[in-house]
Amino acid sequence: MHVGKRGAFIVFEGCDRSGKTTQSRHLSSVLTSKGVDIKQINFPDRTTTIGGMINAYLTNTQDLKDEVIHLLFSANRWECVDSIKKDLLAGTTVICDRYSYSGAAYSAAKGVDFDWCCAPDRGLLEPDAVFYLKANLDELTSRGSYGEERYEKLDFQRKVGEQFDRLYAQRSSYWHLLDASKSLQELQDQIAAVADGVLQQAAEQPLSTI
Ligand code: T5A
Ligand code: NA
Repeated sequence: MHVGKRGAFIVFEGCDRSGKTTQSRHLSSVLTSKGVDIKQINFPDRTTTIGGMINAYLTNTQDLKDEVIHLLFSANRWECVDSIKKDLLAGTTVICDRYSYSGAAYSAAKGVDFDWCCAPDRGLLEPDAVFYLKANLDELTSRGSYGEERYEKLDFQRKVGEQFDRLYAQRSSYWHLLDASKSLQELQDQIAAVADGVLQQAAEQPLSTI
């Protein structure tokens, strides 16, 4: 059995086009260059059977009831929980692009009951840190290819943002609020300044669940 320190579970959240993929990749490469063992993942994971159903829904080739797609997004995370846990316990830091909070925010923004939305993810691993890229929506719509997928509409993104704010208010101890309209460099610096402390703290703490 591995007796070393565990890795940190770091999540990026925010509205569409807020820069999650850009920043999570950058943090992965910064930490890798410092010798940290990193695995980068994202949700939805469109490579699994359930992920294929989610992809068909997001690209508007398949319609599903709000509750059904919600449960598929959650199931897609449950598919990965054992592998995330194994990596963390082996000392690998897992950097994750979207997680349970996207699940709750997008479905609650449609009007599905907030507590109902949170329930299927109970028991999944709790992140050590969430970087919340809070969007100035008017700016985000001008970013590349906005508008191609199901949820990429301004009114809807505004509602999603309100739900993310609600989640942030409940969990501000490990959520780090970032202004997504800042430059890439400013955001990278802000994230890097927090990341070392997150890794150190995670190493001293047991894994917990949502
Ligand atoms: N969803 C997801 C649910 O409804 N429930 C769930 O449980 C989950 C997990 C797909 C959809 O699924 C929904 C949410 C989504 O609508 P996705 O596959 O993560 O989710 O979506 P993607 O289309 O891959 O990614 P996003 O649209 O969310 O974009 P990102 O990753 O936030 O943004 P990024 O980094 O790709 O950047 C977008 C553009 O902006 C530029 C980049 O170069 C890029 O062109 N950019 C900046 N420009 C200026 N300044 C900055 N600071 C910039 N940062 C990035
Ligand atoms: Na992305």
